[in-house]
Order: sequence, then structure tokens, then C-alpha cells
Amino acid sequence: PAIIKREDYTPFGWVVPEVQIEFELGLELTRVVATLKVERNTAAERTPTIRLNGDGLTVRELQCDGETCEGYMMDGDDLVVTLPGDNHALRIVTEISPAANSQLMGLYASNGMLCTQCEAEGFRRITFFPDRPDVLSTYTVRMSGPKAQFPILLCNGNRTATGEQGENHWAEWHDPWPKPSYLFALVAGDLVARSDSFTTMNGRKVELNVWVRDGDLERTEHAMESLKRSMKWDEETFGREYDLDLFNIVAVSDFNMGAMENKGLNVFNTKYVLADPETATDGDYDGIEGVIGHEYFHNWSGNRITCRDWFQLSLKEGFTVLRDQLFSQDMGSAPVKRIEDVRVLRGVQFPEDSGPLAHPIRPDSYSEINNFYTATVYNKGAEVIRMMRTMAGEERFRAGTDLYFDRHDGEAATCEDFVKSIEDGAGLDLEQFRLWYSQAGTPKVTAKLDHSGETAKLTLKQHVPPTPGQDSKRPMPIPLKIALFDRASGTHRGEELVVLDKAEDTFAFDGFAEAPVLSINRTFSAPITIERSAPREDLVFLAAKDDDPFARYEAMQELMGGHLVAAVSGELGENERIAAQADIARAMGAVLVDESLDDLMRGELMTLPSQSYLAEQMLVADPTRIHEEREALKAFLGKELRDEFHALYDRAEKAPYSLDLASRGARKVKTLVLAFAAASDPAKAVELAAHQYDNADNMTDRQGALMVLTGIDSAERTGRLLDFYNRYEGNALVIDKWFSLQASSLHPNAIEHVKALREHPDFTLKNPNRVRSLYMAFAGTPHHFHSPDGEGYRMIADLILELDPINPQTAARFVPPLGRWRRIEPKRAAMMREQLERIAAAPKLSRDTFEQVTRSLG
Ligand code: DPP
Ligand code: ZN
Repeated sequence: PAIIKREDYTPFGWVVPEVQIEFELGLELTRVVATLKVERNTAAERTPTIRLNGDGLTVRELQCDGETCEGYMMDGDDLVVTLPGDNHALRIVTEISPAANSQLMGLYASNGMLCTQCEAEGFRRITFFPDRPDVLSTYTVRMSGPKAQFPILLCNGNRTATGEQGENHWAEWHDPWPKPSYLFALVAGDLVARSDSFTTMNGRKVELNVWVRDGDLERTEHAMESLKRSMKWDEETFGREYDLDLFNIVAVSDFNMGAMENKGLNVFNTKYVLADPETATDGDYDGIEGVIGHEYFHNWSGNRITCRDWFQLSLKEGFTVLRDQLFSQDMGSAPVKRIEDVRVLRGVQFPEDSGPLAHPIRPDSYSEINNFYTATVYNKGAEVIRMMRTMAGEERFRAGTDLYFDRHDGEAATCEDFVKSIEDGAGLDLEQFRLWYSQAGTPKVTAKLDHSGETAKLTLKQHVPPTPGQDSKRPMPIPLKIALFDRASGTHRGEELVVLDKAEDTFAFDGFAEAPVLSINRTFSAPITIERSAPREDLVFLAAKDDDPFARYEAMQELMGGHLVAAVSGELGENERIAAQADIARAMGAVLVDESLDDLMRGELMTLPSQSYLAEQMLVADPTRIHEEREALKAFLGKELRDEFHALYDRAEKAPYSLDLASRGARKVKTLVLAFAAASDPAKAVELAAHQYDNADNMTDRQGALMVLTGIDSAERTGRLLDFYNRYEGNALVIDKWFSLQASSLHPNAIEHVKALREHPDFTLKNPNRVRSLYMAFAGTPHHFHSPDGEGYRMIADLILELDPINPQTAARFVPPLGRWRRIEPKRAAMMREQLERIAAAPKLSRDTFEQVTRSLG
């Protein structure tokens, strides 16, 4: 397959100011008549032809300026038409079969309704078109179909006319805002709406609808409230006002992604719309609020200003992730949200950045763009912009984003345009900072604090590791928030921002009669790893006293992680183990009883470093040993702090259900206590968990209890799993949880369970949520995926081969776990490679899977 390179960008030879499309809708057959007004792009080289992208389409009819056109040829899937003049109208007829579209790209059928997904290159599966984000057009759409089957007809923009014709009805929609084809959307089906309105900062009333299937309406309140909060927040925080009279959200159960920001018609995975206390966890509520915000915020950062080409994806995604993170911080607990975001970054993006698929947030080449919707482009992209914000301060950063929105409104822009706007608007010099856009890899910073006389000297060194295609790196500017604590008083004199922009630098701080304790990368001000080789007593100190919640969490993580890495390496003597465990227990004990902490934050401090984050800290990891040591520490703490854990549980159990932060915190610590009990006293854990399950009045408690029970062989396990299934049979999102819990459990036979669940009547490869609920949960659970006999690798490879012909985009997402082989001990590494080679040898692979497998084999 062809490699597309960022440096090869050229503007398109034509502009397409207006598009008119007629859809005659049917599940089996939909006829599409598109009329494109095309004009020569005076800013581009003159060409005798226009290339219209297609994917699996055939031309039924083609007219140019009202006459049948013969002057065209097919080039692969694309249609190339010869155009003699400077202005033409092209009329193109295509026919597509939504019911046969299992890729869920383009126009497809889901549960009897029709919907679209066009980002990145799905529009070319509907009609022939210059399917690239720098071609902006206004769209007028007429859709018609059987009224009984599709009573609701939705498209982008505003509805301008409707009518009936026998059994059929039709609607016309017009979107006044020029947009690229990837933002096109159409929905037709039997839907009901929760309706509301929002009055904008300039007093315009906007009609809001959340469309779902009949029966789901009661579960849309949180989505609607989240939407209204997003609209208000974007006005207050970024000065962005909504720009149409109507905003529609539609929930769809078959969806490759989380959601899609189509102009005025966001299409969502049901997972990010439907919630009530009985069926959704606190985490689900947060996910909905975050994704609703994310898609809404795209209206400015993505739609009003879009991307020039797909290499610029982080322009809209990195910025919009930052915006949704800041929104969620403001809506809930800011420190806990920050910790959660860092956990995702370190659990998903760091491994990507240190593996064969590493790429800069602005990639240089790709074969299949779907493979670049990554944690790097999204989450590291957000961190990079967050660093600009940290260096500029909130106010100047806002001046920078204001300038960006002013300067580039209505354009298809580049990452460079964004950086330049922040540079000019915020008054920052970002010349060297641009390296964050071009260099891949997670920088490693070593920090050493020396003390002599009255001076503390901080020496910082950075190293950016080599990544595929980038052997040597230049030093990057790394903004680090630091504080120096006085040991005796437990306080510091103020936070400082130091920017390390060389390979090595030293910063001196005067007035310290005694050696202070270093708190560094506070709030996780830079997306890097720090090696500070702090003595354990300093970490215990920070875990108890640091006033930056992230740094306090980090001290706990380092305290536990440092011990676990040493224990796994086998270098730990018995006395050292005892001493380390005692320090951890002391720190954890203090956390359990600290009255200044809220329970949400307490829960963060109680959380052990994940297996994948621990593996990331080792050059070559042995997943079995990591799991054993991690469970051993849990068991030790569970025994050592038994009374404190139970006292905490008893207190938390008394909190009545509500969505406020205290009540959520209580639920979080309860399930954490159960998990410690499961490791130290399984019989007691079963008793407590069964009790929690039986008395639960909400999904968070019920799922937490079932999670613990699923890991422990017992009659309670069998009974509650059965109860859960029976209770929620037919509710797809909850049945997804049932699959996930079993696939990610601590139960030693989980592999067998997954194999059995694969044969369950509710399992299907056609629904991405269901596939992910079983197999992503499994692949993300190292102690099962890395089963020593290689069975986990075989199962994932089998899945990829089976899913690839059905849904390549989702299939390719399962390749990265196998691609980690270089960082796994040699015996397993060989088996992982073997499975990658087996996939690579398959006769017909999609471009998606082929690219990921070849890159992973390296
Ligand atoms: N729907 C995806 C997102 O919002 C792609 N744009 O991130
Ligand atoms: Zn997005």
C-alpha cells in the first residue's frame, strides 16, 4: 500500500463551494445523487482533471453541466474526470448498500436505523468526492424514505423543508457553515428525543435534542445536562458561542469510536449517552460528561477551524482533549481528574511512545490514517498544549487561543498555525518548543539535588530516546513545576517553574540551612518520566505532606513502584523487602485516616501502580513476576492495615447514593478496600462483596462487588454472575460490563472463561462495543494476555484474523498489544512475534491491519 507523506502536501486543484445531495434511503439499497459545483482553485497548479475519491463505489451516472459525461476513468477506486473549463457542475449517481456495510464507515445500518461515520475517509464510501479536509463546501441535502421505517430524518445544519409522498416522506436540510466532507452526517430511523434549549451569551436560543431508541429516553438526562454545561463552559472559558439554531445528538449502538463531532449533528456511541444510577457507574457518568464536552468543543476546535490534512489531526484532537480535560476538572474534582488523565497517558501513551508504533504528535507519514487516532495524537497532543498554557499562564494562553480562533476561523489550518497564534497571542517564544511536534519518544529527566552551605543545587539532565525513524533527538524545552520542602515544618516557600531546555542544566536555590525535599513535575507539568532516586523517607514525607495532590499521588506511586520494580528484578534482600513494605504500610496507613483528604483523592492514593506502568519501567518485563509481586504487596497491605481498611469501609458504607463528590468517593474507597481484602483474606472479601452486591442501589457498588467476586472461585461468584446477567439481559451496555468483568478478572481460569464467552449467544463480532468488552478487556489484562503458554497471544491473533474482513478499523486496534514484544522476556517475545508473523502471512489483510503488523514486526 502507498505511503502518504506530510511533506508531499499540495493544495487541491479545485474548490467545491456548494454540494447538493439527494438520498433515496433504504437499508438494502440507498441511491445517492450528488451535485458538485466545482471551480478552479487559483491558488493551485492548473490540472486538466479532477480526482474524486471513491471506496468500493461504481459510477451509475455521470453528468457534467447537464450533459452525459464520457470523459472519465477509474484510477483504482477513484474517479478521475477531465474538465476543460474553470467552472462546472458535476452530477454523480451512486448506489450503496448500508445493510452490507460491516466496517461502519460511510452510510450503514444499525439496529434498523441508518447513520453515517465519515471521519476520516468514510464519505468516499457514499459518493465520489474530493474527500480531504481542506476542501470546504456548503451542503444542501434532501433525503426521502419510507415514513414508517424512518420517521425521523436528520442531517447537518437546519431543517428547511419537509413533505410527504404516499408511504414516503422527505426532509431538506441546509448547513450554512462550509465544512469538509468528514463532518457530513445523516441519520434516519425510529427515534425519540429528549428536548431542551440553551440561550447563548448573545441571547440566541438553541434547540437541543438527544435522540435515542424508544425506551432509552429516561437514561438521557445526564447527557443533556452535560451538553448544557459544555455550552456554558465554552463561552465562559474560551469565549466560544454556538453558531446554529439547532444541536442534535444521536446515540447509536454500533460505532467504531466514542463519538463524532459532525456539524450540528453529533453521532455518539450509546456508551457515551445513556446513564442512570441502576445501569451506569460513576466512571460512566464521567465518561459521558467528558465525551459530550469533547464533541461539543470540536464545534470550534475542529469544525469552524478544521485541519488542512490528516497529519494535522492533533491540531483539533490534542486541543479538544485539553479542552475536555479542563472542562471535567472544573465540573468535578480537579486534582483527581488530573491524576486520571495522567494515568491514561502513562498506561497507554507511554507504551506507544516506547514501542514500534511510536510517532510524533504530528506524524510524518502513514498508510492508513485510521491507525493514527492514537493516544499520542490525542493525549500527548493535549499535554503539549497544556505545557504552553503552563508556561504562558491562563490569561496569556487565552489571548493566544483568542488570536487562533480569530485568525483562522473558516480555514483548514495546521499545527504550525496554532503554535504561531499562541506564540503571538500569548507572547511566548516557542521556537525550540516546536520539537514537541516533530520528535517522538517520552523524554527521561534525571533530577539530582545537592546541598552545601545554604544552597540547594538542582541538576537536571534530559534524554529523549530514539524511536523508529528518529535515531537521534535534540533537547526539548521541559517546563517543570518544583517546590523545595523544609523537612521540619513540612512547608515550602512557593512553587517555581523551571524550564529545562538543554541536555543538562543546574538551578541554584539559596537560603536552605538544611537539605530540602524536592517535589518535582508538580501537576505533571510535563509529559516525561523523572528519575530522582529519592530516598524512601523523602517519598514517605511527600506522600504525607505534599500540598500538590498530583505530587502526593506520585510520591505514593514511586514508593510502591520503586519497591515492586526492585522486587521483580530479584535483587531485593529479605531485610530490604521488610523495610520497604513497612514504609509503604506506614504511608498507606496515614492515607487511610487522613481527615484532610476527601475520599476521591484518598482512593487515588490507595491505588497501586498498574501492571503496564510497572512493565514500562523495566527494559524487559516478566509479566508473571510483576503480577505476583503486585498481588503480594496488596496482600501484605490488606493484612497489615486490616483494621484501618475495615473502619474506612464501615464509614463509607453509610454514605447514601448521590452523584456528589463525597458519595462517589465513598463508593470508590469501598471497592478498593474489597480489592485489598481479596488479596489478603479472600473468604472475608467474598462475604463483604456478596453483601455489597446484594444491597447495591447503584451500578458502581454492584459492579465493584462483582469485579471482586469474579476473581475468587466461590458459590457467590457463580450466583452473582448469573444474577447480574439475568437482571440486565437485553441491556447491551450492561451486558458489555458482564463480558468485561470476566475477561479482566483475577481468576486463574480467565482464558477459559473468555473462550466460553466467545461462544455465548450474546457475543458478536459485528458490534465493536461487544468485541472490545470481551477482547480489549482481556488484552489489557497482562496476567492473562501474557499467559506463559502463549494462549493469550494466539487468541488475540485469531480474533484479528477473523475480525479484519468484517471491521478492519477495529481489528487493527488489537495489534499494538502484540507489538510490545521487544519489551517482554525472550520466551514470550518469540511467541508474540510468531503470532504477528502469522497475521502478516494471511492472504488478504486490510490496509489498517497490514500497516500495524508490519510496523510492529519492525
Ligand atoms: N470522533 C472522534 C473524536 O471526537 C474523531 N474526531 O475524537
Ligand atoms: Zn475529537
